[in-house]
Amino acid sequence: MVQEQGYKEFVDKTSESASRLLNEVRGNAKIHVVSHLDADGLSAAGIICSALRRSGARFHLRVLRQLRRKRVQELVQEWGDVFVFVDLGSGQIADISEFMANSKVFIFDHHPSTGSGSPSFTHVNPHLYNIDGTNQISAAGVAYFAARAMDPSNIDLSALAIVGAVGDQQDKGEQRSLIGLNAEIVRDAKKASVVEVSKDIRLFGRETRPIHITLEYTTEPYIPGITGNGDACAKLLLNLGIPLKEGENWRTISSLTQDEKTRLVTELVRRMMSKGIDPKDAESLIGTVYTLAKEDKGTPLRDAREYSSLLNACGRMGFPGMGIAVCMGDRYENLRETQDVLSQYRRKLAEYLELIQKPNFVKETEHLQYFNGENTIDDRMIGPVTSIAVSSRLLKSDRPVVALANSEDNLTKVSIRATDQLVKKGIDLGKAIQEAIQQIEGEAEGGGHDIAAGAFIAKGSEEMFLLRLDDSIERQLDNKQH
Ligand SMILES: [Mn+2]
Repeated sequence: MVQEQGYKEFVDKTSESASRLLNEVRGNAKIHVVSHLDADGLSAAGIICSALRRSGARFHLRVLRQLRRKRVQELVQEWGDVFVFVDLGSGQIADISEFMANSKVFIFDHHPSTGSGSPSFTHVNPHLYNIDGTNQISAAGVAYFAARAMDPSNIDLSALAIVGAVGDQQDKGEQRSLIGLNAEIVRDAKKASVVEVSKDIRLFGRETRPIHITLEYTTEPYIPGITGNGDACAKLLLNLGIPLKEGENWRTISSLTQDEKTRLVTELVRRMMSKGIDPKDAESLIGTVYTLAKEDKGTPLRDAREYSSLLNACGRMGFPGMGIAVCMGDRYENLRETQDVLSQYRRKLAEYLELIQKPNFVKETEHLQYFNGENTIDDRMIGPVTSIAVSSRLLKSDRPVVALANSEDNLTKVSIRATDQLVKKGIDLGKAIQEAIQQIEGEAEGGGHDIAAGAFIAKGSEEMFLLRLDDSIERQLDNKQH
């Protein structure tokens, strides 16, 4: 009941934001969209930019790794006075209030916020209505509700909202389904016939790649002995009596018969469990598949997870504009190029995952394990590397993983990940990271969710940061016990 009340208030707020935004469009304001570089950020930007273009707006887009204090200041100096922040902004509400008091500010975000900000802002965030923004709606979803309120014909953009939600790993319901407000978006998507929902093997490339290649490149989940090992993949399929080709053509996972699928999944689950992977994670091979029905078969845009990986790769490899172009309907030049970017991204990811498994690369404190990729690991990829390392048990799962890497402006990027079990024990990484950065010298900004958080800290403060973070985690574990 309480939740439904929250839903109504939230949806009302998205309608209010839509009419305010349309007012700016009618006033012919130049609107500056600022987004985060991951799949959810790019999907959210794609949704807002599509809705703006359809309404005849003048707009401009900027994609950032993080909205740091300095960037907020620069944005006000460099660009006009109407800003739309997507997938960022809520965590930086204090900075935005300080520097943008005279600007028109729209925020469509789902990260925990420290407040609603200046009353003149249009701040749309599920957390402000007691709706869980970690699992129930992504920034793309928030942007979608606003877009739908701008014009009901924007209902087709629900497909992109699903791409954003799976990109942020919000598929936490039964058999990897979307829940909460995301489930309402799925209903819209079905109604508009832009998405079909089914249960199937979830492996990446299910629509596009030869089966053995799909297996070789699988990192989510990571399959011991299979991921990164082409020969073993071909041999496995041979042993299971699954032909790689049909006539001249390579077969894809989506073309397997039910019987072949069962044999393949049984064997993969067996291998994963024999390496100590949680049965629940192993079974995640099968799950809810969201197919974008209007996209051509055999393209990565057919599968919502594959689409989100494509966007994520574009953002993290330095080509966010390419990803946005695809979100906004480009199916020619940009789509082809994004596929090259994705292969490069996946090769790099595989390299990094090898690297962190080298002996002594990962070190430990009392409550943490950590590694510093310095200049060897691209700081934009440290988040995904850490997420995969944790979810596929490449590292120990008894304590959070802290990953560091050199970033721009003489800063170190920090990414921390925990598991559901650690969160249940009382760990809240977002809070811990905020405590830690308050206690170190020099520039430091960060925050995030209980299970995943990040920060930028001044170079040279890494050791102190790790000490403080370790203290915070210790306090969280103690508090829970007493
Ligand atoms: Mn997000």
